[in-house]
Amino acid sequence: MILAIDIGGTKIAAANVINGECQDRRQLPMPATEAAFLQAIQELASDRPQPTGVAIAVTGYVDGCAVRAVNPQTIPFWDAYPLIPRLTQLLGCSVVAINDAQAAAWGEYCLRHQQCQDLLFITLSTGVGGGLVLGGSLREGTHGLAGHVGHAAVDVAPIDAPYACGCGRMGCLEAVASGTALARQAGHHFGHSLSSTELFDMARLGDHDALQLVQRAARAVASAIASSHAQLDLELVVLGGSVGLAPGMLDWVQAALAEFPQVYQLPIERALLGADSGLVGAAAWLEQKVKSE
Ligand code: ADP
Ligand code: BMX
Ligand code: ZN
Repeated sequence: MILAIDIGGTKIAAANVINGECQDRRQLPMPATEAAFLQAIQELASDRPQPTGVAIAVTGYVDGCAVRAVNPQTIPFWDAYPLIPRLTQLLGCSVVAINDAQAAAWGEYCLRHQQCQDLLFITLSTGVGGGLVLGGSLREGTHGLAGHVGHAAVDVAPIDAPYACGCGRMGCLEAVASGTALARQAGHHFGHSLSSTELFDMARLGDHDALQLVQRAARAVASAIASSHAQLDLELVVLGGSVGLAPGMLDWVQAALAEFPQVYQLPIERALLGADSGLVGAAAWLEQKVKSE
């Protein structure tokens, strides 16, 4: 049994993963301080059978023993945070970590490896993450940064432009299409605070302006998909994260991509593992790592 933990900008999930299935899945909000974070991990990991290993899927890129933020606004104490030594000490067990979207890409790939070798997973969540499987191999990159499609520039500006992404660039997909960006733009447009969930509810109920906002985000996602496809010649894109899984989003992204020239067309599917792609993927990645050692 592998204990898998998925640490995102909004929530931490943990589960015992056995043969690709999550058991005893628990979830807590991601706290803003290190002390509260370690307490949350302790709580999520307690009262479980002794795992053979701990696999962490984490927001940010994993460079050696530390996790680094591309967007330091995601979590206050996260940039160059020594995640692996801290959790090894806390859990008393060997710990490995990988970027959350890379883990999810691997989880979704493992379910499709007979049909597909080149896949891009995109999570639309607190931020926008990405993971690449090319030629059947998960690409982590030299610094753990591979696949960060949320920080690719797109030709759709946020409605409150000019707005710099938390990574410091102008024009990033994450600044238009993440849950954080949708809530920010909704607040700007409607003049009061609105969550991404509320915005989607309004869009589905037929509110014209809410629909325009989420469709604008979907166009930005399609633009990033077309650029990735032009560079990598992909077979499939898989969409996940709470915003990516929100009813309507996949259809809007598919419809936006259908407006592009033929050369940019490729299938986009919903994550088969839903909110568990990162957990199952991190566990599968650890199992593969152990086998190849
Ligand atoms: P994390 O980023 O921690 O992995 P999620 O994938 O749940 O977590 O993404 C969190 C973001 O998704 C938040 O911005 C939240 O407001 C938004 N969100 C959560 N549920 C929904 C929903 N049903 N519809 C639209 N947005 C949602
Ligand atoms: C950000 C970046 C990515 C991550 C993505 C989605 C940080 C801390 N995170 O672009 O590494 O994959 O968000 O992560 O720079 P989530 O927080 O939305 O789950
Ligand atoms: Zn950025």
